[in-house]
Amino acid sequence: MLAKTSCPYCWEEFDTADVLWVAAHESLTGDELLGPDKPVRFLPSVFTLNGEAVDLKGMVCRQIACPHCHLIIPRAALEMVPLYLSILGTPASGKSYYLAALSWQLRRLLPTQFAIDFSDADPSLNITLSEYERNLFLHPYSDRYIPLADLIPKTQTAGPMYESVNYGDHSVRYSKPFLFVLRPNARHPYHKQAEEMQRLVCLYDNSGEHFRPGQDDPQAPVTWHLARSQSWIYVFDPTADPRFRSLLQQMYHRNNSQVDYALSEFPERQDTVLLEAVARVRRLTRLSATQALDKLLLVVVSKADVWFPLVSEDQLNEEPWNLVRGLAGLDSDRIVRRSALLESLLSHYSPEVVGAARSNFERVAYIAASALGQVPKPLRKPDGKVVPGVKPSEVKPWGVIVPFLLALIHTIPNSILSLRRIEKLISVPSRS
Ligand SMILES: Nc1nc2c(ncn2[C@@H]2O[C@H](COP(=O)(O)OP(=O)(O)OP(=O)(O)O)[C@@H](O)[C@H]2O)c(=O)[nH]1
Ligand SMILES: [Mg+2]
Ligand SMILES: [Zn+2]
Repeated sequence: MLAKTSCPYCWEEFDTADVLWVAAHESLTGDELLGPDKPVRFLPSVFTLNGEAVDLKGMVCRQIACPHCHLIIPRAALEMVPLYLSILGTPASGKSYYLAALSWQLRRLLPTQFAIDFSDADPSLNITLSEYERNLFLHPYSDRYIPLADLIPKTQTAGPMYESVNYGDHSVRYSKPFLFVLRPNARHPYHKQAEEMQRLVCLYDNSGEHFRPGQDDPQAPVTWHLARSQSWIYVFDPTADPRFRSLLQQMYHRNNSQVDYALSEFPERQDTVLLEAVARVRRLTRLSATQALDKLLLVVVSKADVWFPLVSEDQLNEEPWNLVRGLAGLDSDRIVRRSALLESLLSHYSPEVVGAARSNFERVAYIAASALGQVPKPLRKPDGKVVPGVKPSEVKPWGVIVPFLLALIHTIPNSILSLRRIEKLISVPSRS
């Protein structure tokens, strides 16, 4: 049990001894914050031998709730240090696609290749994300071309992805978190320290509108995880950048193909959301305007399937790790080299983004990622409009977990190892 933790809805810190329990007996309803039909939240005095609270009617309770917002949190929240990871970017920059590809890949690759178990902390909280994953990777008609906008819809700013709490004179809307348990497994070289290394990973799928200047609302503090997160994933979409767009049109034109249908429908300036996020955190944490944020900024350059031929020095679609006796070691040299290549590409065409990153963060890495793994195909809709689409069976993301691995290295020492260290650690004894 931790002594202190924080709530993945309202991000308030609390002593774990103060956690509330949710009454189990059906007659015990009426919560002051959540309404008359919700079960009572209470501070118990009677427990079972297993440490579960007993409510006033003698029923054993199973669920716990945050003492501040009263929303139900998983038990893992009391045992594992939370690891918040914020994903930000303009509307349609590719955040939800990225998140879906990320969690799908993490579930598959972390346990098998990196010896780190990764699973839902509470499947009922992760339903929306699981649906995204199902649509992209386990679609019932996976051999048909489907418009991308039908597979993962635009993220809404209100609705089932939020929870409302009524504090008497005002109500506040929180984003539902996606929660995962992360823990090194028996094959991990530092398995003995699994207890200290385990984390409750908290991710959020905000809509791009939430990050716009002027949209920060204390009644809906849906982006305030930004202040808690030690790493930010800032999704930058070159296909929404006017300068990259003309470059891409020229490149595709030279190859006698066309790309317009695959470019973002909403070209716009993208540095403003990063600057706005920085300003919000400065306000929330009272950090002066000149101090750099003590966070790792991971600039994910999204939709790389469309633009990666612009970088000819490196095969960006090859994952930067290798397996040594079944265990993945990161090719850090390659990650650093690629980051420098992308930084110089962006400095050339979108210098304000590189400027915003450099002037506010001490540590910045640039990573190319494609949630689809291939350029989508043009599909003609009944109304004549041409939209991008894919066969779900052909979706093969690349680059997506690299930012997450870097965030792990940044927060949990020894969790992800470089090739050099892996080779040393698990070298065959007879050879050494
Ligand atoms: N080529 C390509 N297009 C992508 C990729 N990911 C997303 N897109 C396109 O970008 C569109 C928007 O992606 P979303 O993930 O919904 O964008 P978002 O950032 O979540 O947008 P909001 O929810 O509005 O904030 C999709 O409908 C696709 O057309 C990718 O990896 N490659
Ligand atoms: Mg979205
Ligand atoms: Zn709370």
